[in-house]
Amino acid sequence: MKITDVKVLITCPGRNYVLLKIETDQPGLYGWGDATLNGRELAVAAALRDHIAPLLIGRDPGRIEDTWQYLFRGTYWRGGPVLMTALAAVDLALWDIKGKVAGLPVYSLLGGPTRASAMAYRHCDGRDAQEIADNIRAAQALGFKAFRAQVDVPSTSSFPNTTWVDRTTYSQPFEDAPYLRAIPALFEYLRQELGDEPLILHDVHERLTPIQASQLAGALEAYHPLFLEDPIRPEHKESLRLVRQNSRVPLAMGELFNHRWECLPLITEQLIDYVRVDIAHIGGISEARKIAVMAEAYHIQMAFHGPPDVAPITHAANVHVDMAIPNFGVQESSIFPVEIEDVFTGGPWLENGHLHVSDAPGLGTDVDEQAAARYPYHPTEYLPTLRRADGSVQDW
Ligand code: KDG
Ligand code: MG
Repeated sequence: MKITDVKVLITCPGRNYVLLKIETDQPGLYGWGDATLNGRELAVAAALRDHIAPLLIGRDPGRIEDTWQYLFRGTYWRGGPVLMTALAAVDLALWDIKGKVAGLPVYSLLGGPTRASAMAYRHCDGRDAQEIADNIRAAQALGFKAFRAQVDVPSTSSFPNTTWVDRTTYSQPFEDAPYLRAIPALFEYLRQELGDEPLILHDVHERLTPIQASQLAGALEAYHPLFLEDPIRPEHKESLRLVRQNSRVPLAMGELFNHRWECLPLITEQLIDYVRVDIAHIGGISEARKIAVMAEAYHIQMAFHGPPDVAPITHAANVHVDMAIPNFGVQESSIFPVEIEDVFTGGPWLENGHLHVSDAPGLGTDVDEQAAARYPYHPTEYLPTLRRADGSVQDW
């Protein structure tokens, strides 16, 4: 069997998505991959169209590992979010084809299910603690057991809207001192209101210094969060040692990582408890599975990144891997724009707080290309920017 065509599709059904379709010489046999890198979509599309697609024509789609090694090592330039997102798209499309050839869902090819579904957490963000508690109660009524709590932090800063400086959809002020007071107060309120049972996590979004992250983790210990995500910047992974020394709060990291070697020290030193890599940015199912195996050896669980800025194809890949690995922790779930249903079919679905995939061959997702064409790329969809009170840039 041979790859005969590789198409890149850019569509914006409420959000920008870059999709990859790999076609074969078998009539009707193709695979879909997700090449979406939020805010940098066209860079990945160009890498695929101009540099990677020509290398795939004529190759055997069944040689997933060899194609992965060829694109990662064989082409010399490797790593980074753009190339690894492109590689992930190829990898997902090839797993989709392999499943269709075998007549089996991808989780079956990965060793078969170790569980019936993947426990999901729901974003329950709010303007204040009361709104978050209400959102958690509403999610509990739907069957969710795990929740992400993000609160708007009143800032003393009056730095004006910075859209005149930054080409972003919006920008907000951020100050660390009110943030460090607000998050423990939020958890105290949530535990008082909701009791000990709900699994509640918080995402720091890399905003703190190591010592601040240590203080926050220590202050949250009494409220036993499920985990504290991205407490520090990914460039300073070793500083997680300091956070570890100062608290027993489980830590999670990985959505900004692009290959297994970035995870390795955090795994071997047991500096995190959940690996949060994004299957769409880490090189696909093949790489995610290898990371899961390394993590398993150190009693570390997987909690794959699942934001709405990656396509339902990646969300399906998340659940296929979650279903197969023994060290699954929890799966981030997202609410998508309604238009998404015009373009994608067969993605994972939620039932009683758990994500399910069908036993359709491959990843089980399909794309209506005509519908996708009705939603053209939206060039102003950038991530927001945070700035300090003095106007300086802060991590988002
Ligand atoms: O593109 C960036 C988003 O995917 C990210 O901000 C979402 O941190 C995130 C999360 O945990 O879902
Ligand atoms: Mg995150």
